Amino acid sequence: MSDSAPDPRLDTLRRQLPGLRLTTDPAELEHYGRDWTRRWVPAPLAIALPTSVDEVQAIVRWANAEGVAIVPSGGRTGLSGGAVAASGELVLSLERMSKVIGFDAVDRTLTVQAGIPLQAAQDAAREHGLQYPVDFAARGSCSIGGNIATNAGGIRVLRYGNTREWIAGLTLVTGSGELLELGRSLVKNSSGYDLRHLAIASEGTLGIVVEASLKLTDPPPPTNVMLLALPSFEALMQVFEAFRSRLQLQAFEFFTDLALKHVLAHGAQAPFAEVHPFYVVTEFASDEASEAEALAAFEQCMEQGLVSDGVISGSDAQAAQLWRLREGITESLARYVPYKNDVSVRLSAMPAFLAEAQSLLAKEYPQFEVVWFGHIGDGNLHINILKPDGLALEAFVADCERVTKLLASTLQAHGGSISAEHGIGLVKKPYLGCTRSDAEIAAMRGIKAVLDPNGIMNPGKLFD
Ligand code: 2HG
Ligand code: ZN
Repeated sequence: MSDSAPDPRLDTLRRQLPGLRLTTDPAELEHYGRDWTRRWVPAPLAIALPTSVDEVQAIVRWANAEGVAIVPSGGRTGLSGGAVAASGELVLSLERMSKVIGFDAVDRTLTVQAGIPLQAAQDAAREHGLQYPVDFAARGSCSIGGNIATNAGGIRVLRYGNTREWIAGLTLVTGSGELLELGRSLVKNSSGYDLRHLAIASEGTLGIVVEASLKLTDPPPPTNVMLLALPSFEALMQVFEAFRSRLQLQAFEFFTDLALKHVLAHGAQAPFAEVHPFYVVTEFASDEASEAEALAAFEQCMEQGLVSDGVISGSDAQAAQLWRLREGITESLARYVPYKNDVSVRLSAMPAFLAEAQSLLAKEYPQFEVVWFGHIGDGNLHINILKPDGLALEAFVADCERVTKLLASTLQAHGGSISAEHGIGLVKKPYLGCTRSDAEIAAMRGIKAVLDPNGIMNPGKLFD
């Protein structure tokens, strides 16, 4: 659209909001039209970068009048295509709405504009002697609004839960342009449907989260990080149980030798002289009692042959080095345009699911590198299939989708989810029915019809 005739709909918007930054610059269309899934060619109509809630409301009203679809946009670090604009949508970026609005020491809340990066919110909490505990590798680039839209999880869900647990209140501009203040930071509020929780994980399909009040908590204790080497997949859940029963764990993450190989090729330091098939990164308080329990758990696992080696961080720098082995995986794989799976099952179902999924993927993907890692302590696995250099993206994705269908029915049989924390977006849409019943999906459609009657909010994402 940028190099063709000016769009009269955009002229109307410009007239209505003369102060709005609205761009059709080709480089910006490309930049704002995609997320970290590199599968779709960005083709937005334009990019709007409002600076106030009033502007957001006015844009939504204009979009309803003109029949223009809106893609809400945060840091676009998503991995499910939820923030992709490939069909002439207006991208509404919250990038210029990224301030801290207020802090309340009594309520222990930090109120922010939704475009604030996660790390900036974490830093602001720390400045007040408190913690916003949701955390993951994309912290510097992702935004709180995006975290809310996907109910982001990350590396400390085991200890603190998902984003949902930390949203005291939020302000939503609905698809019809209404402003809803949801939750109001009340600890107790039993006054009907909690619409705040409908907005969380709605992937921008109901409206645009413009502000949020984040719950804060006590800062974490000083911690130790331990890296364990394991001989087998089957050992993982037993090692988890051995550590969890003795310690309050802050994190329990795993990855395979293949994941480690890629992170090392990307510049990280090898943790052990030998190569082991599986690794776990776990974190716990560094007080004497916890350290003693961790060593006891380690020795017990060694005796039982569940663990073959281990190292504990002696300093913050070493802890960061160990974390890098886990947190650097996504970046180290990016050049292979991986097909990503983000699946979950109940912990009790994990051993049986793991065995089945492993043999399924070994059988169906003999020709591809399959990299397993993730938040095993939450029952959440990331399985990345790497595209061989010579293979066309389309053929690769088609093959992966064939296998994902099989994986989705395995998940269904074990009562699991096709998206644990990345969202459904465009990528997982064909498999939604394996995780949610027809009646549930019909209820979701009904809710969308009320809050977004003209269907302008992120159409085509989550469901059609
Ligand atoms: C992580 O846990 C992220 O590192 C990304 O959720 C997972 O790249 C992935 O598949
Ligand atoms: Zn993850």
